Amino acid sequence: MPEGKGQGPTTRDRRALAHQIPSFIPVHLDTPTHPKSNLSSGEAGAPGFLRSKDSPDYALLNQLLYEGNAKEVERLVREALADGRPVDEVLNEGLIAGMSVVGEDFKYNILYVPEVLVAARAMKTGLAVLKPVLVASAAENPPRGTLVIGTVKGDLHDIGKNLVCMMAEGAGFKVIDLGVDQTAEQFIDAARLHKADIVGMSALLTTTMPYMKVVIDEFQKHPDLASIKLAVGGAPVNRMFAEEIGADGYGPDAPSSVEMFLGFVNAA
Ligand code: B12
Repeated sequence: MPEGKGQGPTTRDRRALAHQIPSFIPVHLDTPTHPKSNLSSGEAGAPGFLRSKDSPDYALLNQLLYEGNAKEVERLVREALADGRPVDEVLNEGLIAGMSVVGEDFKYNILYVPEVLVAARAMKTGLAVLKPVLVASAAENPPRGTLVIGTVKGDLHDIGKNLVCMMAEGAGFKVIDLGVDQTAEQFIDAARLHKADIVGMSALLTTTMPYMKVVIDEFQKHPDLASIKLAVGGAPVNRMFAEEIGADGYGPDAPSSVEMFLGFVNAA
């Protein structure tokens, strides 16, 4: 990538700005900017770059996530929560927005797997800070139902699925997270063992999406599993695909997925 194209601020730029603008908080002066970053946060005057103390610097958080700086991501997420920022704001503007830039740059070969892996680790570190807040209300209520969830066979992506787990737990569901690379048999065994009300499947690859239909077809062969609602999600999945493969529901993001789950158990 040509030098300077679409890059964030250099450390030097930030130092210069810190001297010029008194309200600028230089929390990141020692953070090297990722050489490839396509984030626009560095444009002087762009929203998000120059922030007052009342407003977290989400552009910086995006940048740090992009760079895979887990330690700083963790610190800024903690700071934002300590400053009283709403957890969904920190999640969406701070973490998910950063990861979506990683996704775009991955798509166009600006980033490669090792860098995405490091960014994913930073994302997970940030999510771990949010988790206690996201699941806080769970202990106060009786379980609303049991969700068995996993990423389907051949697929190792789990960030989105983990987020759905956290929010479902926060909404009062007992969540059994099977992890990644799960076969139809594993979903079925876990559904029986844990008496699932809902089984959720996640897929992030167009090559693993079709396996969701395999799982659904397998469930449909067993009358004792007929009452279980089968939900699907993941970036390449959409409502039309969900309907085509016979899923009971599709969730584009964690909050709407949890609403869907609540709809399932309330209707039962
Ligand atoms: C991080 C990442 C990785 C990390 C995964 C780390 C991890 N632990 O998850 C690593 C580096 C390991 C990786 C590997 C690969 N990846 Co990848 N990866 C991504 C990336 C950048 C972000 C995914 C992510 O975490 N998004 C953030 C979360 C919050 O969003 P989400 O997953 O969509 O989840 C939300 C919703 O979808 C929904 N949801 C999710 N699951 C579920 C489940 C249910 C039941 C419900 C209701 C809702 C729901 O709610 C979630 C929360 O809001 C995406 C880009 C993208 N745009 O998605 C590429 C992407 C998915 N990867 C891609 C590719 C190609 C690969 C590799 C094949 C690369 C390679 N050459 O090896 C491998 C495949 C490995 C494998 N076998 O799985 C492609 C897929 C293209 C395609 N057409 O299939 C993408 C789209 C990048 C791209 N644009 O090219 N990847």
